Amino acid sequence: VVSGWFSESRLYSDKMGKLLYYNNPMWPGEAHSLKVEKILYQGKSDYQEILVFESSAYGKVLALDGIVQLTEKDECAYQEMMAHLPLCSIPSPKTVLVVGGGDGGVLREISRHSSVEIIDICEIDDLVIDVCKKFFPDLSVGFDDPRVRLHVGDAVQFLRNAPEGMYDAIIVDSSDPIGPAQQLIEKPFFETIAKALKPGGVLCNQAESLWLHTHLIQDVLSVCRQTFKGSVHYAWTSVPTYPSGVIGFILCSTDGPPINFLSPINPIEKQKGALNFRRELRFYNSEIHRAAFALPSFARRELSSL
Ligand code: AAT
Repeated sequence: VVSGWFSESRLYSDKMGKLLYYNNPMWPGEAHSLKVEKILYQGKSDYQEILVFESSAYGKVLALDGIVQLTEKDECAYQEMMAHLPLCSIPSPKTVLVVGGGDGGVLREISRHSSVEIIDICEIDDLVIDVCKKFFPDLSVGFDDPRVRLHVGDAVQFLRNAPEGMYDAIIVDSSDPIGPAQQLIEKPFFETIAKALKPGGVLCNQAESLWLHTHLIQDVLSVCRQTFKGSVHYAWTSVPTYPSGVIGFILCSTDGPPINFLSPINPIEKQKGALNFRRELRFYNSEIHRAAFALPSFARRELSSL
């Protein structure tokens, strides 16, 4: 944070001690900035640097290793889509696993679904959880649900040991693939996910930006098409504080009863109490669910021909 602005780039000092920026390699040549009102927390865990600040435009912000993970103003556009795209696509989800997501926001959204009986979460960094409990109670409220079982550890290891056919849905709310989330986009990880899912079970995976990461998305999509024998689709949403202002999800289903992600079979509007459970839905509805799968022409060409 320099001269009152946080920027999604990093600072380093050269040999003379002069401060310089380098761009994050995931978005070279650009760096979104937010004006800082007050720094609320700065710390280092075993895995990453954690920063919480009050911004003047987006409320409180959580950044890990200098990358925005969420802001109070637009987190709904990410967490609601990430949870409800998969859970509204299957008839009656009962067992759900969240990978990452230590802020609790995705848990909060899953708990709207009254059919769900078990919500496992595997987050690598317990300091993220503690910091979010202190500064983001509207998200960490997700941990208060009695159906939640917290596992602190590396999700790669957790999924290797997960019982076969355990979950109806797995939601990978992971950071960008630099640092602890590196292995979460590799084939062996997806193979353990496919195994841990029931037949007809679904995966929703954080899948970066159409504008910035076409090649990365192509690679992950092709791994998913090899690994998941049901359907594989790309959906996206608008999150102003993520790089390029959009972020996508890869949705996959295993062999079994066919899943049509494009049209929610388990619409949120028909579930008793779901729209207002703990707080009102701000972003997701069935119409935006269907719209999320519509791709711009360039993306349709680049992502579908694999
Ligand atoms: N809902 C907030 C958005 C996130 S959080 C990503 C979480 O994944 C972090 O809390 C991080 O500690 C956790 N994580 C990273 N690697 C692992 C791992 N190997 N096992 C378990 N948890 C992990 C994502 C924001 C996306 C930003 C887009 N630019």
